[in-house]
Amino acid sequence: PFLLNVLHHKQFLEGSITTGFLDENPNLFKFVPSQNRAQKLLSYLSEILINGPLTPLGTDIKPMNIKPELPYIKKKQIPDGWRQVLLKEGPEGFAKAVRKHPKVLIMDTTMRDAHQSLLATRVRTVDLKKSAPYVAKNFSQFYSLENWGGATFDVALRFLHECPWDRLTELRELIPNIPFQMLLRGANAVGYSNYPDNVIDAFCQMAVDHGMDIFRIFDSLNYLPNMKVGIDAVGKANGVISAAVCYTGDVADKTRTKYNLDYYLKFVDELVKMGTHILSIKDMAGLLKPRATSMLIDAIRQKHPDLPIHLHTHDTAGTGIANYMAACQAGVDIVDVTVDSMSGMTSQPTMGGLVAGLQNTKYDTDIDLDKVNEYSAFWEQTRLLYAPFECTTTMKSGNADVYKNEIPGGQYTNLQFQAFSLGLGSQFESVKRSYIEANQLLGDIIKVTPSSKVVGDLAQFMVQNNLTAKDVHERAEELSFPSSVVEFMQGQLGQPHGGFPEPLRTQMLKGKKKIDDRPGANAKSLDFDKIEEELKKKFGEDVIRKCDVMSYVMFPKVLEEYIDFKKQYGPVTLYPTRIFFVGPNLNEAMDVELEHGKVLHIVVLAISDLMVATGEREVFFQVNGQLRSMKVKDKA
Ligand code: 3PY
Ligand code: ZN
Repeated sequence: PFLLNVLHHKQFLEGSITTGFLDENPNLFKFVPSQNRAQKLLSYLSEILINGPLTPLGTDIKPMNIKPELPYIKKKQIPDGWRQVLLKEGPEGFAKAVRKHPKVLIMDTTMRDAHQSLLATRVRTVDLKKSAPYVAKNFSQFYSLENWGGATFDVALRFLHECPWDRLTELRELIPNIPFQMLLRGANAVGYSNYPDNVIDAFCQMAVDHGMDIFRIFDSLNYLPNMKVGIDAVGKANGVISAAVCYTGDVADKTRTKYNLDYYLKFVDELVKMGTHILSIKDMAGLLKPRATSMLIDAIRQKHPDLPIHLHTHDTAGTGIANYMAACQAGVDIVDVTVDSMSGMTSQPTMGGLVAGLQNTKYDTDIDLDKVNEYSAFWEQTRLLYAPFECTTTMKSGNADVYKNEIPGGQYTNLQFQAFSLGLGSQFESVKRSYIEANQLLGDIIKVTPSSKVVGDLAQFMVQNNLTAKDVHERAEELSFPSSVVEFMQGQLGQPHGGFPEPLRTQMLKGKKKIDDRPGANAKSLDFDKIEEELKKKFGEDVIRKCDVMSYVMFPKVLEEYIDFKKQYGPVTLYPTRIFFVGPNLNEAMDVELEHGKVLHIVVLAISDLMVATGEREVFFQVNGQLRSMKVKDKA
């Protein structure tokens, strides 16, 4: 193997070997660990080739065989950006500078919300990293890049077999100049339930230590005590606090009184009192319309002239850019867009559309449209690698019915996909109708993770059991509701604006305990050291890092499975995306760089017939010129 390592070394192939070659390349001698890793990586491929994908695919549509590329960027070509302002001035000075900036700033959501909304959150770190240097060089004017949090944490570990903390570290390395932004679900951090306060504190500190800058903090019921937990945690970690108002209803419609302008203004006042540096308006379902946007931004701007306002929307109905134009005129500071080829429908409005639309106005973003187009071409191709998860398999267009059903972006695609994959297109129409009824039954609540799941679960329960709202009212005491619904009614997510609906709450709970204050208020602090010790005992001293302990605290079972998987199959994050999902074609060659200068050149040569005695097949590989084979049980 030593000889082969040398023979395949780039310098050898180029004929540029010099006398110091062996001293300069000590890793050519490191056979054992890399052989071990190589063996594991081959077993991953063998398993896929014989028994199919090891991560569930949304559909049987194949990733395209395509290798998207962007121009090569040298580190020294990367200019300073808003992150240097933040590092120099701190969160408060940064917020002041943002507010003073005379033009409109943008956040790019391509690396988080866009793929959460369109591709089931499946975009892998390798592809993010491919675009990172280009973004750092060409988009140094960005206010921020949203690249972490929300569902990405869970999905990375659970389905992509990669560590979200590594993703953050690696992107930070490549993008030193643009602030990173994450979505923090208040007292739920990046999970779906409440954690003790010391967990939220430690989580935010760890995120900052791994390179996170700005935290958009929200609570799915706009419940202030939950918000405070997140706000305080980010403050202690010296992150930028961007507390969010989750938007629902329609402030321009005088007949809708529950979530009116007055409600939002009072909520904003409280967030300002709690010390938010930036105010986020989070229109997670895309319910804003131009008139409502003007009214909302204008009212907040009048009342808080110095507060930077950051607007987030989804383009579900197709009014996104129109809303942003209205927001600019009303004095917004920052708006959320995503690169064109990842935009529209349940994702964010288009970056190119906004950039072009604001050219030659006083709000001009100063971003080069040609660069946006080049970045977009990269994602247009990269998206084809994720074809099995494409929302466009079922979703073909924008849809203004969202103004009626108020389903948030990511959930809208999920529910549609679920209904269609049961072969029941009409079921989606029923689910949307029931979603409206379920929301009313629950008291017309704010709907975003995790409260949106409560409404969605109740809606699906109603469809499956053929129940109308009237049936639910009449039979509440006998029906066994989904656990998320019961927990919501107990008060486990917090207190909804306007209180719980009675007598339905009492009837649904059937004597179960009601919580009438902050659900996590009395939770016992977690002992991280003890958990670390237990995990190390179970998986090994050198396997468990501090960040794994935090991942475990968020998602215990998922983290354990992630560690087991890594032990069995090695660093599968190194595989290109198509190979990772569906494996290579026969005779297809691929390079996997284990570490700098240590490349595995792999070709799948053949797969044997079934060996009847053992129920196995043998897969033959050529790895750096050597023949290898591996037997795998055929589960078919
Ligand atoms: C999330 O919580 O993941 C969201 O994207 C909410 O909009
Ligand atoms: Zn969103």
